[in-house]
Amino acid sequence: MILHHYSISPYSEKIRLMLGYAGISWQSSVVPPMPPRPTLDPMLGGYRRIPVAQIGADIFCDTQLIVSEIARISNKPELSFSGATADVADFANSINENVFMPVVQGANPRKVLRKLAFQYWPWQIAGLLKDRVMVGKTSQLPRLKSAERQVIVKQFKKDLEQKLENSIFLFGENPTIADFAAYHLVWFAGETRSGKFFDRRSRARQWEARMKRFGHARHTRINKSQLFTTAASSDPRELTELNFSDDMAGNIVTIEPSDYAQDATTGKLVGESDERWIIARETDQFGVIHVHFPKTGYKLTVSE
Ligand SMILES: N[C@@H](CCC(=O)N[C@@H](CS)C(=O)NCC(=O)O)C(=O)O
Repeated sequence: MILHHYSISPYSEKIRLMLGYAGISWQSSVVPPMPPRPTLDPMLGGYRRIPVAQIGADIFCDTQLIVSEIARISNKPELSFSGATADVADFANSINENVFMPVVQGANPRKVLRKLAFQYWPWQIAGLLKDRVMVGKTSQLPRLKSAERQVIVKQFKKDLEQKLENSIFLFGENPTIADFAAYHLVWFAGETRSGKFFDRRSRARQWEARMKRFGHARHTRINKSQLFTTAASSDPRELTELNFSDDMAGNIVTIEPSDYAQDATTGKLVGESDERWIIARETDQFGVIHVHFPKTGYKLTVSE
C-alpha cells in the first residue's frame, strides 16, 4: 500500500498508526499540506483531502475506505467501520463528526506555527493559512463558539476515561476503529496544544501511551516516477462491488465531500456497494484509474 500523507495531518496519523498496529509495511509519499499536489492530482482529478491510499491503479479516498483496506489485508474486521460492531462504529463516527473540529480549532496558533516553521518556508506557511481560511469559509460544518468546543472536548475526555474503566482499549482487550479514531485527535492535541491533554494519573493517559507504542510499521519513501509507473503499469483490481441502484452503472458522475474541502472528482460509475462508489477515470498518462469514495459524508451527482 502507498500512503499519500503529510506529517501534521491527524487523519494521516490515524492511518500510520493503524498500519503499525496491523504490521503492514507501506510506501510513503509525502505531499504538501495544500494543493497543488503534483504526485497525486493527476491520478485523483479533483479530490483534495489527505490521506489517500493507493494500491496499483486503485485509489482510496477518505480514511473510511483506507481502514477497510487495512482491515481486509490484516484480517482484522474490527479496524473497519463495516466490520466493527454497531456501538464501536457509532462511537468512531461520532468522534469524526463532532469532536474533530473542536480539537483542531483548539490548537495553539503559536505552537502550530513553530511546528510548521521547521518544515515549510514562510511563503508556504502564508499560503497554507490562506488556504485553510478558504476551506473554513466554504465549510458546511456548524460554527461553534470556544465555550461550546470546550464542552465537547471535556465530554470526549470523560467518555474515554469511562470506557477505559474495565478494559485496556476502548471496547475491550484489542483496539478497534474507535481507538484509532479517538487517538488521532489526542495525538493532534498533543502536537498542537500547550499543556498535557489528559491528567497525569488518568487511564486515558496510559491508553494514549499504549496506542503510541504501535508505531508506524516499516515504510520506505516512494518518488513521483515510481508512483506514476506503479499506476501506469497496473490494471485496477477486479470489481466485486456491483450492487447498482436504479441502473446507475456506466453513468458519468461527480463525487464530492459534503462537509468541507469539497473539491470534486468526475468519472464513469463502475462499482457500487453499501459502503462505496467506484469511478473509472480514463487518463492518457496512466490508462484507467479506479477512484473509490465512501458514501457516508459524500454526494454523488449524475452529469448531464
Ligand atoms: N473524512 C476525511 C477527512 C480528511 C481530512 O479532513 N483531512 C485533512 C487533513 S488531516 C485535509 O484533507 N485537509 C485539507 C488538505 O489537506 O488539503 C477522512 O477521513 O479522510
